[in-house]
Amino acid sequence: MTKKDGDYVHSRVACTILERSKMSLLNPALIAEKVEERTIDETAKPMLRITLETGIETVWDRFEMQQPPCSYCASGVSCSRCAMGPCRIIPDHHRLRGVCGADADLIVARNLLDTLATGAASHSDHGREIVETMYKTSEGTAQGYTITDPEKLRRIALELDITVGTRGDLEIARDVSLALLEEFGTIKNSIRFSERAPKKTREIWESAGITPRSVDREVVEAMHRIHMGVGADYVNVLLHGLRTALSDGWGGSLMATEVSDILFGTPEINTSSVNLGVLKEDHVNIALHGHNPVLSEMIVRAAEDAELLALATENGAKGINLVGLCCTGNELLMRKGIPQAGNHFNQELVIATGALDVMIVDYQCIFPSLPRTASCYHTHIVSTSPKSRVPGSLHYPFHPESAMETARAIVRLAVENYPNRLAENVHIPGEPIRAVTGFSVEAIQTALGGTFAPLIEAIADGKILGAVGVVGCNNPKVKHDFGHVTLTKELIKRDILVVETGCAAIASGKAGLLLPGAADLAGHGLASVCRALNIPPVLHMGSCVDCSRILVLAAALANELDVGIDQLPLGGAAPEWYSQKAVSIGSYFVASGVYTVLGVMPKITGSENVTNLLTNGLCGVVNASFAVEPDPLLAADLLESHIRHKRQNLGI
Ligand code: BF8
Repeated sequence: MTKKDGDYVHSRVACTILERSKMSLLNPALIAEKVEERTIDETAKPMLRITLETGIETVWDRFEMQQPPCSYCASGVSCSRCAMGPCRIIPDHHRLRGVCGADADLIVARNLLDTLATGAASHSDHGREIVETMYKTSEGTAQGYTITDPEKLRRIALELDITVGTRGDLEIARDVSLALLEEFGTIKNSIRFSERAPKKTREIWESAGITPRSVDREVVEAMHRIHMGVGADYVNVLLHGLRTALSDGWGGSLMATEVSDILFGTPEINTSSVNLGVLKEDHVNIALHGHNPVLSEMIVRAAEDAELLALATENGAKGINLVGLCCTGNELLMRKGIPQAGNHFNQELVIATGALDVMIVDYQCIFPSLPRTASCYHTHIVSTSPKSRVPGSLHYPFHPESAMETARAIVRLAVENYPNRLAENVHIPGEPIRAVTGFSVEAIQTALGGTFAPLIEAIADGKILGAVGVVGCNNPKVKHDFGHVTLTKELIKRDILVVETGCAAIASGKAGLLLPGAADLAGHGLASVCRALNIPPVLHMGSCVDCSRILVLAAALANELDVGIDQLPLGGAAPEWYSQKAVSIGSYFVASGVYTVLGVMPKITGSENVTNLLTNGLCGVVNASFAVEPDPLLAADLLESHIRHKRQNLGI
């Protein structure tokens, strides 16, 4: 490790070549079989083949190396929470309780709350950084940021009882920032944005005792409750999980979404392109990977810098090509139409194109092994967050106060790295697919002619049966993108409108489902609505924090009808989820009244009581529950039958 410019820069780590995979080079048939087993993404396939042929390690290899998993961990009954353990529940060996006396129900519930709180904290900490950036912008100490949507700023100011009048943007932004920062630790005992939920939904929260009080408070209390000797009742522990998730969905995530819109613009419908084919052989390629637009938006501006563009030309490139990955990619795709290279499982494969000069990461969903992959090529991984140091990466600490300067330095690094590319390593697979994105709630309302009435009418007259939010990640337990794409196609075929975020939305983009032409795959009723409005049957609503947009849309529809969200013909699905954040999202969907089907079993099967509570018992608390169904066609059956049941109850 060397010290440079006041910060530590790690030296490059070794490229990881797997002997096992090298051996498979001898067997092209086995490689072809593995590729087909692993992904349905056509541009991922050639890259995957290269990694298998050369032995470059990927997430799928590591997953295979981890098999078989520990069955106690997989069913949630192992506990390493304190130093009296670790413990496991093994009924056949009369190990029915851990050293502290916790039984399987409690151990499973505590582990789940731990997972959920981690996810809620991650979204909310991201949200806080954006609000802090707006505060610094208002104080004039953030470099390069501005208020891009003053109309939304004023709308939110009024919602927070902040005087608007003739005051300037920055003055209002300062008060809005301070009011929102207070939401993280407020003593007011309720999160302001949660008041957007319909009255009937809030009454359900009140009677269940799960009204979210503040973001930090719920997460801290979750940590307290799972300490040995605090929460001993699994139901009570899990109910706090719902409250913590609500503080994310209606608090931290919603603040991230709303303030990102104020700073960078509320997304409007736009067209861009998706898949690994968005890389350009004759351009400097920079991938933006991670989550927070505070970083990526500045890189976009730096990449337009005339001096850096001239340097790129001097170095033999025709320009600077920015591409997105994962959720920061979704933020840029939604607002700026920046092409999206792929989702979670494309992050290693984009390096294997040999054409990536720099990958910039901030935090969340970034494989710690990326510098190892990059070391097999000329690619630099640049880490930027003090919270997320990655050994083997170059670290350029990113702070709002010096944002432009740092962004320019990183873009310069990429431009200077372009001549180091080895032509024989460059394989850019296929052509990008066009995708229509930018469906913020505001953009949907505008597309509908300024009111949600046409959507409600289409649902009431049965052209659209209902809507499902398909969200979440990739997980090696599911063939890459297969769960998302199969479920989404099946839902639209059944006249169910699909709204998507995160890696699910990117999967649909790669499969061509984010185009108005995809209406050809939809049922007759949904297709007619899409054609009339010239929109796709699958609406890309943004990044994972933008699952909060789905809540706001659901609330708007419920408020129009004066019902609770639980009464609407809606569903949620996370066919390939992996992350703690997805646990929080699924839980705030359910807590808000949205039946949610998971494609991957959570680590709860060691407790029949917890499994029953989550898949059934919660109906008696929040009028919604989880289901687990790995087969996407059967998941579509569950969602359709739920939607039909809700329609019947509404008398439509
Ligand atoms: O927040 S969908 S793999 S990238 S966790 Fe991660 Fe999952 Fe993708 Fe975005 Ni969300």
